Amino acid sequence: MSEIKYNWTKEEILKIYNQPLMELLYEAATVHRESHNPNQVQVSTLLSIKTGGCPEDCGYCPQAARYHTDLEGNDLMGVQQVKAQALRAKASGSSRVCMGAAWRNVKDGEEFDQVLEMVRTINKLDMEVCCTLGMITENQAKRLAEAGLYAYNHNLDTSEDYYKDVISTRAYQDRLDTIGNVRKTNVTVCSGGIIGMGEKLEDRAGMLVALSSLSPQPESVPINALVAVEGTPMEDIEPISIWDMIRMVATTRIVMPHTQVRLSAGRAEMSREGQAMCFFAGANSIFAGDKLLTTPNPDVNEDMEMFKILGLEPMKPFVKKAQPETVEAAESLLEGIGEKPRWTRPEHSIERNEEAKKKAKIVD
Ligand code: SAM
Ligand code: DTB
Ligand code: SF4
Repeated sequence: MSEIKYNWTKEEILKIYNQPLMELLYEAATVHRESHNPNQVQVSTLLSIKTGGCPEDCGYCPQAARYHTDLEGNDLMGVQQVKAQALRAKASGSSRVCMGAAWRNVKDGEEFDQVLEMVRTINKLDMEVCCTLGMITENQAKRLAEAGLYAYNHNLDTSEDYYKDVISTRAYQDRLDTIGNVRKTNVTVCSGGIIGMGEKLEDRAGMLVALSSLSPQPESVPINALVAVEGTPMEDIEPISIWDMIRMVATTRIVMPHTQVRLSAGRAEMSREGQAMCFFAGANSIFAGDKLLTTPNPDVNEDMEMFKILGLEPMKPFVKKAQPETVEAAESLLEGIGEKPRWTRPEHSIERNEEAKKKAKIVD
């Protein structure tokens, strides 16, 4: 059984990443089999419960209000609508629903109460519930845990160095603080990043250093390939090659042996053969459903056909960790404390993001 190592260096990770592909695949597949069933893949369905109009300037994101992306925004969805979508996801083989909101951070109040009710409702359908709502405080993490949340997604996105070229409206440390707040509860941590944003290999390794040094390491790590959306500052970035994705997945598997590695955004552009190599290299989770949050994803039926060809089966819920109990709103001892979080606003501004803002004729 591979020991978990928390002090990987960038150099060690780059050596793994850059070794001859057959060696890398063999090593990753070996590590994978020690802790996971190689024929089982966890399937999550994304649900954008609040789309667009986000005040942040994440350079990759079609949901940032400041870029001109032709995106139709929506207010927060209703609980019954979410329940109906979750039932559909369950019927199509998903074990987890991941609800995303285009928020900088969670604010206590009616909308958060509504999200807590969504969490309770989905947990009662015996599905794993994940949320990705931006930054959260310790009290908010506790309230989500009490409602029955299984996982919280908050990505580091890239290395600390490159981060400053991608986002200026919040700092790397804010992300680590949110992950730390989740860790104070029994909610599992889902944190990963994006490749193909113009970063160097050192940045990919740097992100893996940061993720693997978290103790415990995140229970799941999504690896996204940039979906370059027109109107964002990254619209013209050339797509990465499948070999980069395979190497990144394999390296993630080796440095975080117990983690579920999720093949995330970018799958719509990958061939079945490419995805099969990612599964061989240790990916054991995907996002299913024809939409990610706002961009296309492969059709569920096509994914199930791929699973059949590869002899893969969707993992049942709560295999890795028991189902959390749900405390009803009326019985909760916790309440919103309207805490004013001390999230930072870094001073740097990013030229590329500013230009996209000007192009969208947005002035603040
Ligand atoms: N607003 C919340 C936040 O930023 O934490 C939650 C939603 S946000 C869209 C979740 C993650 O989706 C981001 O951290 C990023 O890793 C990923 N993402 C967003 N746009 C993407 C894109 N165009 N390509 C690949 N991944 C993307
Ligand atoms: C993650 O790492 N990837 C998902 C999920 N966590 C929330 C989101 C991908 C979004 C891709 C762009 C979009 O569809 O808007
Ligand atoms: Fe907003 Fe999240 Fe998109 Fe950043 S990634 S702009 S915080 S929705």
